[in-house]
Amino acid sequence: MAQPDTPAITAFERSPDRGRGLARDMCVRWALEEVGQPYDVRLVSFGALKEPAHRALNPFGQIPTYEEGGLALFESGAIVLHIAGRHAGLLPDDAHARARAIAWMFAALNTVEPPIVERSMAVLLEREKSWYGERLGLLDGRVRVRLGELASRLGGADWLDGAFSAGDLLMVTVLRRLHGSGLLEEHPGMREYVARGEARPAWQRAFEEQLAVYNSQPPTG
Ligand code: GTB
Repeated sequence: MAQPDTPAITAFERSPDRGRGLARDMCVRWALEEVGQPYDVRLVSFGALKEPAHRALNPFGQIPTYEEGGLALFESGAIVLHIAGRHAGLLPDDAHARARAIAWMFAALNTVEPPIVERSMAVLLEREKSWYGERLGLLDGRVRVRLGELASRLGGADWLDGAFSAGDLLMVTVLRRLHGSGLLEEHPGMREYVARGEARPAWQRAFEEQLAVYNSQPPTG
């Protein structure tokens, strides 16, 4: 039974990622697991996403959303920042270190993710086009630039700036979309960085929870 102070998030009733933890409720689940905050999950169908009731929570008709007390939030980055601001463990106390961790959150979503998403969309939607090979080469090149830059900055460190932070949480989330592309393997340091994130008990709990939702759905025809 839902507790009054327990935050509630939304996730796909039937995720197109086939249980791989790529939909954006994953980073919200992970953040909540890292800080030890229990949460409820409301599963939403594709149809219900576009209904007024859901658009009141997210004007773009998307998951994830986050409700807690009188607060309703959308945008996974804003939700993770809110969670990180309310609980210890995801942002450093020192003001400068905290600002840098937040910069890494923006870097993940604003600088590293766009070429990765563009590549994913091309793989999904343009595979049959005559220009696909050339375009994929171009998009791979853009992703490689960012991976090289991140690998240089990370060097031999475990995390981007000292202790694990919400910046790493979002960066690992974004980089996971490259699984299967072969690009992470070109930078062993980045592959190991992602593996370190995925090895965290909080990530594993979040992954299992969203996988359980996928496995509980009957297969589509
Ligand atoms: N900027 C927003 C945020 O970060 O919260 C973007 C939210 C978003 O893209 N939500 C997607 C959604 O609700 C799901 S996560 N889409 C439904 C719609 O727009 O109608 C994106 C996503 C979807 C599927 C996969 N996959 O299958 O691998 C990966 C990521």
